[in-house]
Amino acid sequence: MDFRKKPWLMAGSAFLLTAAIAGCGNGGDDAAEDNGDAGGDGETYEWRFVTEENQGQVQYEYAEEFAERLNEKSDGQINIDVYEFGGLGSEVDQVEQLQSGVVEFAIVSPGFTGTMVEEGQLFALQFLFPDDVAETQEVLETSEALNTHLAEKYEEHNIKPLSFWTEGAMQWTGSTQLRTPDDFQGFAMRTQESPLIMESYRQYGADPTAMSWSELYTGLQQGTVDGQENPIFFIEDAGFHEVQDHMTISNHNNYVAMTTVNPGFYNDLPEDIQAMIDETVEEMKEVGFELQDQMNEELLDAIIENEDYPTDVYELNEDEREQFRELAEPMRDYFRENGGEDAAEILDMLEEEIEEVTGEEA
Ligand code: 6CS
Repeated sequence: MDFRKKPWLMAGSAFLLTAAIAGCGNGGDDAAEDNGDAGGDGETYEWRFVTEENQGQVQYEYAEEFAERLNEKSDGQINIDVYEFGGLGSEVDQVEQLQSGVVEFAIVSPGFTGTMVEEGQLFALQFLFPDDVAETQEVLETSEALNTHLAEKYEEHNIKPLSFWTEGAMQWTGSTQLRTPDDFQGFAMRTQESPLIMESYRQYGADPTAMSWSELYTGLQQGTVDGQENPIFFIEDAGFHEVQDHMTISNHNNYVAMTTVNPGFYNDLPEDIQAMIDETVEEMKEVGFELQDQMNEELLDAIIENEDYPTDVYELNEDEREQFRELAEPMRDYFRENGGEDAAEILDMLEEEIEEVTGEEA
């Protein structure tokens, strides 16, 4: 990757480093003073943290910062190796590695666990979360439906979500312009594995295909698929705009990621080490938000200004969004009926929580 093109890796690292130093005054020093060392018995910890993204992309930068903070807090006793996407297999392989304890930490997109934790498919419901990304982040941080009830569903499958956070609003790219539901008729849409994501696009008239993002650039280039959805930073950094002629600012959903840990591993840790992890997860909420915010904003300009790979960027107006919203709305009942035994209860509660944050009907 070209670091000259990615200023937040310079400016951002200064921000992150300052914040890391400020943050470590609490957990790190006190824990060391109380116990003589982190963990209380001089033990050192070597852990693995796998992400679904590469260096310079939000998940990877998040995980690196997470690792650095824990290393500082523990006075060097906690060392975490962060893995880029691909080295340990597909997104689904990575989830299995977390479940079996081959890796201790993982960032998981719920879209890749849809056939296993059915209730987690609620993140596929378009036009559910607030349009405002900061409000979505507030919902993700405060929601009992997500942080208690949905988290329990993941724990039943040996995945402990420590945090739900946004990587930004999602947009569509296409080989043709996507402006109305008519434009989706017969459109070969790449999606993640979740049956609900695929059903949502069938509702628009599209023909969805599940695919790992490792195959997506070639898939778009060769026309195996016509388009895809992702936050802007990811579209630019993965180069999808190079092999697509159109991008639609649709803001039809938010990309939600989960910071997860293997529950058996976490539960066996000494309490002071668990507290350091929890504190770091808490700090990372703001850091993750800033990372995605800056990257999404700056890389939109990069796509617009790119003369080598010109992209027609079109922003849906409210009437156009309304047509998609109307088609997406019935998917909520579809989810209530097909999204697992607790789907209806979790979604009802989440809708109320969203209304509390936005002051509007969800
Ligand atoms: O589209 C995907 O599958 C990928 N998108 C993002 C923003 N992160 C990782 C994920 O696998």
